[in-house]
Amino acid sequence: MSNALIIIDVQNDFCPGGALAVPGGDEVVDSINALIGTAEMVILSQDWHPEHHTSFANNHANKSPFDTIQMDYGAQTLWPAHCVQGSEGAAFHPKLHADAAEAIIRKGTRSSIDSYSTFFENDRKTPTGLVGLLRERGVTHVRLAGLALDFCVAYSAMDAADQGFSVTVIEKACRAIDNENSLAQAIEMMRAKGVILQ
Ligand code: VGL
Ligand code: ZN
Repeated sequence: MSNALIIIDVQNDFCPGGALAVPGGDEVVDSINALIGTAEMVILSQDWHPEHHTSFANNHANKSPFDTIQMDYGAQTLWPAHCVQGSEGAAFHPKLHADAAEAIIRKGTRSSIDSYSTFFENDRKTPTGLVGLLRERGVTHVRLAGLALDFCVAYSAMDAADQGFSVTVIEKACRAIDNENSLAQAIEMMRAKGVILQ
């Protein structure tokens, strides 16, 4: 085993009609299913928040989605409540070939800390265990696709590069939120870490 395909957060809440809809989010499903069809090892990431999650704007007085707050681990963007554990919004898109996955990494599961990356929580220190899974399986190269390119895909790609994996992001199988230039910034940061955007 040398290659793994990591599919980030292709969940109803990130698709049109969802609580934190990414424009065109559902358009990635067909190309991701095609990637899954030829992958050696498939891993899915699933944003999976408790209802009282600190990243939800409605859990703070006088705050709106996309405001920023300071947490002890740094700045945190506030989001509309999304991907609540067990909800329909947190489920994978119904057309995603999710059954092909060997492992599902759930993230953002603790109310006091968000997790964009599927490798580390937003304190940039607490691991999800995915590095260990990939290393034990002999993976050296990861391909990433999914939602959202400028948040969870980007942070996952950068962490994978930092951990020594070679990383390719399949851009046509991603869509972005693009809030306040976040997409251009994310692309620049990924390239600076040697991530290939293809
Ligand atoms: C995501 C914001 C909050 C993502 C998850 O999947 O990109 N973005 N939670
Ligand atoms: Zn989230």
